[in-house]
Amino acid sequence: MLIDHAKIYVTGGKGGNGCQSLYKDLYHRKGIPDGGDGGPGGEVIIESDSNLYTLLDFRYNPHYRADKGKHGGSNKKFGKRGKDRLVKVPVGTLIIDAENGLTIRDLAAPGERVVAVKGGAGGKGNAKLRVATPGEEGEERTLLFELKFVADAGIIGFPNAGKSTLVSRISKVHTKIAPYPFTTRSPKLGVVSFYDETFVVADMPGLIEGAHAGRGLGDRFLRHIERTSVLVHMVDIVPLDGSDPAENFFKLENELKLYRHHVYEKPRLVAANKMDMPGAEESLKKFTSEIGREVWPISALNGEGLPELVRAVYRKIQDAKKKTEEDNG
Ligand SMILES: Nc1nc2c(ncn2[C@@H]2O[C@H](COP(=O)(O)OP(=O)(O)OP(=O)(O)O)[C@@H](O)[C@H]2O)c(=O)[nH]1
Ligand SMILES: [Mg+2]
Repeated sequence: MLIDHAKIYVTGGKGGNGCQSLYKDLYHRKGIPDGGDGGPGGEVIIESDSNLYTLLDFRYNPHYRADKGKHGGSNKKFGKRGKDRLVKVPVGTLIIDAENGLTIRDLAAPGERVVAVKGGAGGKGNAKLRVATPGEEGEERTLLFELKFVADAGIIGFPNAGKSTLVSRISKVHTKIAPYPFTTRSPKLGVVSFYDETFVVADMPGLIEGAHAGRGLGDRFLRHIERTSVLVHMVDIVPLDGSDPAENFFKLENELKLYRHHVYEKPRLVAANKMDMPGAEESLKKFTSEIGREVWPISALNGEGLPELVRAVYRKIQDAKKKTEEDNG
């Protein structure tokens, strides 16, 4: 199973300086020390959020720093505490100390929080000590975030394409198969054996035009494919409604693009299903030339082409794994 990684650097806010101040008036000409303490720096807090699905953003923004505490003022005025910095991560993210490799916390449920670093203490004002002291630096830490993918491969396609039939054929999972759209309401995972290896496929609910904007089962389902490493785009090569397979293919690809660019960029295979149906061969030829990429012809029903597809999916997953490892250094 693939794992998403990110390395991030967190720094607590610096404490505010203590104030050096003397109050003088007619009666106190030497002055009375009245400098207040500086405020402590803010903390960096990590929180799990059920609206997030990848660690991708952390690749581009790896530095997080909490605000400084305010300096103390004269008349024993305390500096304000620095504001905390909240870093949101997907539910299921492991927070690891990069220095010793120990897990600090597994943010398994939504809304869980962990303080990653504390802010520096505020300095003392000269109302307390003879000489005011500066604020301390905030804590610094390097963290690793780890997030397991929900599946290695996600099977996507229009409703009724035969996704559930495929998944129940190549794995031991049996999800409901029916000749009407939206039979599958949520992703179902199945384990596929390939020689001595296994990988996990996710049977996804059918996708329709406008899904990126919430139509059908919409973006609720699209989110799940963010956490799969490769996609199998499955088309019905002889759709009952007489629609054009190539047109359907481009419509769905466009939904992925409209949804999020990194989903669209995911490596994928194209499978043409229902090759056992009359007219499938001609339709496949037309489809392949129109989309201009390699197509795996299969029949999820009678098993034709499935060993070849499974092998190709396995290879794609291996390639994706290598690439993630390279990306993570
Ligand atoms: N002839 C033929 N029918 C198939 C094949 N694969 C699936 N079907 C039929 O197509 C219909 C839909 O199959 P499902 O596997 O439920 O399709 P799905 O893509 O999971 O559908 P949703 O979950 O609604 O998106 C069922 O009646 C299947 O029996 C195939 O290879 N050949
Ligand atoms: Mg289904």
